[in-house]
Amino acid sequence: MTTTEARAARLSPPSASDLFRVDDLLTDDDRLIRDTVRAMVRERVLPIIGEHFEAGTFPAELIRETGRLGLLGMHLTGYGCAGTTAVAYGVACEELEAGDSGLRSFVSVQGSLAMFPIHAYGSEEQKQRFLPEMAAGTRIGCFGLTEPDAGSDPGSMRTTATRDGGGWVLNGTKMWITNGSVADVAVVWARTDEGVRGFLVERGIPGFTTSDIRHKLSLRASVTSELHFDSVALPESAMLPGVSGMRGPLSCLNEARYGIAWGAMGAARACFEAALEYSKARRMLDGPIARFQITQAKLASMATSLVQGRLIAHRLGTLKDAGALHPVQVSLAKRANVRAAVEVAREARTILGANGITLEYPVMRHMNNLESVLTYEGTEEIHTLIIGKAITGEDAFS
Ligand code: TGC
Ligand code: FAD
Repeated sequence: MTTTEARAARLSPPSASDLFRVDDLLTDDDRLIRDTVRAMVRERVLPIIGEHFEAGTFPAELIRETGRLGLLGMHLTGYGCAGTTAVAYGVACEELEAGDSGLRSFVSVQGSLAMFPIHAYGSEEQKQRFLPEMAAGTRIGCFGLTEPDAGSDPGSMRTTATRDGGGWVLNGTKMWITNGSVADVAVVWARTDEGVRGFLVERGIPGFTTSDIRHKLSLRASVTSELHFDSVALPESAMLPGVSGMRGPLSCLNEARYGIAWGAMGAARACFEAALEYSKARRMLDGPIARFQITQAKLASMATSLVQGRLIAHRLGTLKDAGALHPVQVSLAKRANVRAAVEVAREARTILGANGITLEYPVMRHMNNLESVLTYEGTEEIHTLIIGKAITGEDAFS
């Protein structure tokens, strides 16, 4: 045995949910953010999230808390934003989604889908007006792209903005909008004579109404709404001046999909840890069910998925921090990690037996949430086609 091998043999075993010591790739700052968000989730989220999921409500008291911790728009710079690395933002998403996908969704939508377009494409006045309060959590945003008949193909949207004197008139409906009815400002994408443009539509403006989507079996601890625009008169200053065309909304999706690639691993980890703990405690035939080979095979597969997914997420983050991220890499990571998380959650559920179907344990809550995560921000099929196009050069969307 060489000296190096002997030293390796004496090393303490890696933790079950990080068998490849992926956390060793994190910087001290990343670890501080990880530990801070993890503690917040343990103390403030886990004790209440099951009740909120059951009631179909979002824990609004966490909004200011996420703002206080600097998690809203945290990877943006200036205007009250924390200006962290992309990896640090990913680490926060992982910890938030270990609590609940609804909480990570809130933070994704606020930072990546509402603040990002204002930061990237807004006028200086729009940035000053909205971003500091959004970073603090005192103003909430939402992102209106999807419509009843335009989901996977947002380019076929029907919402229009037509020029009227010095301003615009907005008409149409947006559907499945996270934070829709609680938002102070909606970033709304609409067809115009100049191509698709983004508009900042503030709550209370005449003609703008919202209605919540009820009876969801997934993402229950999250507000999902329809937005209705009936001849809403907007000033010229409501339009985002810095972008036109589908590149505008689609570039925002890169940001949110990035966070999901990390977040899904948080949900997967929570399911794995719940299943592992349960397998050691649950006794059958005079011993823990952890001693059965089939249980161990399930746990080994889950632990492997966590390693693979977290390595993908970390590499994605280092590419983003290096300014070298391509959208196809985001698609690959979102698709791979959400699919892996869905499978981990489902496998974990089986280890918990009948207890697995209750809210006493987090697994089925995560499992149901992940069905939304698989669909939003580009369905699994759409990401398959994005990857397919990148590697073959053939467009198979239609
Ligand atoms: P097409 O409509 O032809 O647009 C082409 C223009 O857009 C550019 N583009 C991108 N730019 C930046 N990043 C990307 N990922 C981009 N993808 C496309 C493209 O270069 C072109 O620009 P230009 O300047 O040449 O005009 O689109 P396409 O044929 O390229 O793409 C089709 C498709 C299907 C991939 C796209 O429509 C798509 O991604 N569909 C999925 C829709 C989706 O993901 N919706 C998500 C809505 S938001 C949401 O779900 C929030 S959930 C939040 C939560 O709660 O966490
Ligand atoms: P469809 O596009 O109708 O797809 C149905 C099925 O057909 C899917 O399996 C899909 O993959 C498949 N399909 C569609 N087109 C193709 C194709 N070309 N080739 C092969 N298969 C295809 N949107 C927002 O704008 N803002 C939000 O904040 C937001 N939040 C959401 C929150 C939740 C909880 C959910 C569930 C959705 C949210 N969405 C939001 C909407 C989400 O982005 C869309 O649901 C998603 O893009 C899919 O659109 P769709 O539901 O209309 O499905």
